[in-house]
Amino acid sequence: MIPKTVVAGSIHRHEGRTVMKRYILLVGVLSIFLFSVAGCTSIVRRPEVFTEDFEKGRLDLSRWEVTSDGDFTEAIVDVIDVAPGGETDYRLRLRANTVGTSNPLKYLGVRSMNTVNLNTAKTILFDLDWNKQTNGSYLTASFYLCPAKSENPKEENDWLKFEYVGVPPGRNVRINILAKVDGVVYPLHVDWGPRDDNGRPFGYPLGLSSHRISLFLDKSRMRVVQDKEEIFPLSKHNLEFTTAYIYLQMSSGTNYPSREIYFDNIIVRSPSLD
Ligand SMILES: [Ca+2]
Repeated sequence: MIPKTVVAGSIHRHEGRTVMKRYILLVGVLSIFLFSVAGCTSIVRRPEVFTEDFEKGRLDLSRWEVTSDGDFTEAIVDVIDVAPGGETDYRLRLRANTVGTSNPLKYLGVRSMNTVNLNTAKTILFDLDWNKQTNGSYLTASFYLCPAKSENPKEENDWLKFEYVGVPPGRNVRINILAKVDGVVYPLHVDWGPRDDNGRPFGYPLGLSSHRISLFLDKSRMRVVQDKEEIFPLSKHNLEFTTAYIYLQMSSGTNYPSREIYFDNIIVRSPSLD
């Protein structure tokens, strides 16, 4: 702002020192005011309290901790570039091979090191890529909010979960939004997709691209949007916790060859702009 003051002062250089001092004072006060307004505006426009795009090309262990539950022939949690050619598109990869293992279900993922404060409204966004599954049987891709530190949030007493569940034997999915409150699971939204001629639900084809999931949460209500389509209208969630870790997790049944899913572009915003 110093150059502005000098320029403004030069315009009035014939009006006397008193006028000049008042003018400089006025410009100074206006400058402070404008800086304050600009500062407030930037806070409103940039309300993200947490972002993760994995573009460092590696899993940042100061932000994420690997979690696993069960036995694996191969278990990989890392960040890889999935873009073809010379471009880059780094994502979190969860990969499991369970051929020859014993536990019926295995869980693999990451937990955020910091918690999300749900005392004030938040919008949480993430990209979920089901990937090119040829057989999604006993495969899930899950986003959890859970107040407890755990190797497997599913075993904890309280959580909220958004989940794709593979429909055998293809690559379609069911969509589950479940809440667990004091040890009891409540289905908030369970969609097994359209039914075939025999009345069996065959799930939704996800295509080959990532899907953008948006969760709006305040202390009592939640709204979920998938790819700009509202799949859970603003309704009560009955959750009792007010801080939670973010978990990104896959699970697999036993005796499946390597399968992998991807997460990317996690954003936590406060307040919501959606
Ligand atoms: Ca990325």
